[in-house]
Amino acid sequence: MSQTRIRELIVTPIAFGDPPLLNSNGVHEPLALRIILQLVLEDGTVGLGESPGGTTRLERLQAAAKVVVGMDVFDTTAVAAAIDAALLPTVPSSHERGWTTSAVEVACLDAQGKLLGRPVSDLLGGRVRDAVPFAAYLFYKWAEHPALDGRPAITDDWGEALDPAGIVEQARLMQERYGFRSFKLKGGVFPPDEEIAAIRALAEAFPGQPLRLDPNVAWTVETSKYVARELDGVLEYLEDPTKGIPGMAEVAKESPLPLATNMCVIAWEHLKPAVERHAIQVLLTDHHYWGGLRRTRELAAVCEAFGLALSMHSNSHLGISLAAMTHVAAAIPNLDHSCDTHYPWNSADDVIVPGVLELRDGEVRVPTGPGLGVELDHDKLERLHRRYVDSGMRGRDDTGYMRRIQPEYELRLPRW
Ligand code: GKR
Ligand code: MG
Repeated sequence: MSQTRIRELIVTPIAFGDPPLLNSNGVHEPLALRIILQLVLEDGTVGLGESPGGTTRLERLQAAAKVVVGMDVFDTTAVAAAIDAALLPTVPSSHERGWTTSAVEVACLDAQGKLLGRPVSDLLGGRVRDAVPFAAYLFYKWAEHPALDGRPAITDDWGEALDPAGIVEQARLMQERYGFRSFKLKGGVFPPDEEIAAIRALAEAFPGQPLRLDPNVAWTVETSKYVARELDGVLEYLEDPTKGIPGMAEVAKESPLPLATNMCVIAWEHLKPAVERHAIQVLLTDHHYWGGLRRTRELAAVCEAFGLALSMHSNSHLGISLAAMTHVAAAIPNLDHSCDTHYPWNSADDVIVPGVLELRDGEVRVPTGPGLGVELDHDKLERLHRRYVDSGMRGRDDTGYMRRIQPEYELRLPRW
């Protein structure tokens, strides 16, 4: 048994390129942060994990690395409990601790799969689909990161998208490059009527293809009701139009559209009040904060019990996360909507060896190799780690970056 014991957890912060994507908080910075985990077993097997970045998450993962040494990689319950106990004195929120345990659980499952020669989806009960559908994640965006403090402008091959025509063009590119068959627009950037016009333009350009809009709580309850009425019959769901379970419940009373969230139901204790108040009809799950892949599958069963539909949330991420999302989505029978992914925006800087994960026809085929089925590119990891060190960036700050470019920018939520 000793070969299944954890010898070391290597925690590597990295920085990778990100285009100037706009949202209700400002704009994405030229770099995004993630943390890559390598869980090394006594026999040399390595399990991979990926977590959102930033100093806080890094320090917590480093604390986790100290307590998991010597534990059995198959004992994920004990591994999570040990990490939880280590973090408890300084991190009172179980949701917050969940980010750390989740990332380590994925690395444990990858290692388990490698030991057994079975894909992670098998460890989650087996896949119910061979390919997982993803939606094109559309963003209003600038043509480039403007030149700043001596750094030249950074361009990309997506171009500008600041009006309905720009959004439709971006959607066409997404479809051409990846074959997406459903679309999500990140809203909360322009006055609601402009975003309604963009959605209508998408509906005209892509008839019959599911559409969703997510302004990340940029609207009041009244504005949310207005948008829901205007887009009745056009959207499959409206995501986080307004803040909190009480606000969403107010909107839901009159909304002809289902409401979805990845903001007001993000922990187990939020489920009861959300269900009691009929605040949401669709839950966007995310294994990075729901406690890992097994807990995500359990969450899917809870959603089924309460008649909530299921979709999946994404943040800027790389291939280890995409592999984990794909395995768990493959093992969830009641996945009702295509999953979100930022991958097209960031995949050029991935840390995994290309070839296994491919977005084609709007889907990712579930890797069938052992574990997550993806392999780390160590040179790339080293380069992206260097970039992290050299950048001095230690957290995400969409608002601060926006203010450096447009000093008059004010963060207001709700804004409309
Ligand atoms: O990348 O700007 C972004 C998104 O707004 C992201 O931060 C959100 O977490 O994609 C997310 C969402 O659906 O709310
Ligand atoms: Mg969202």
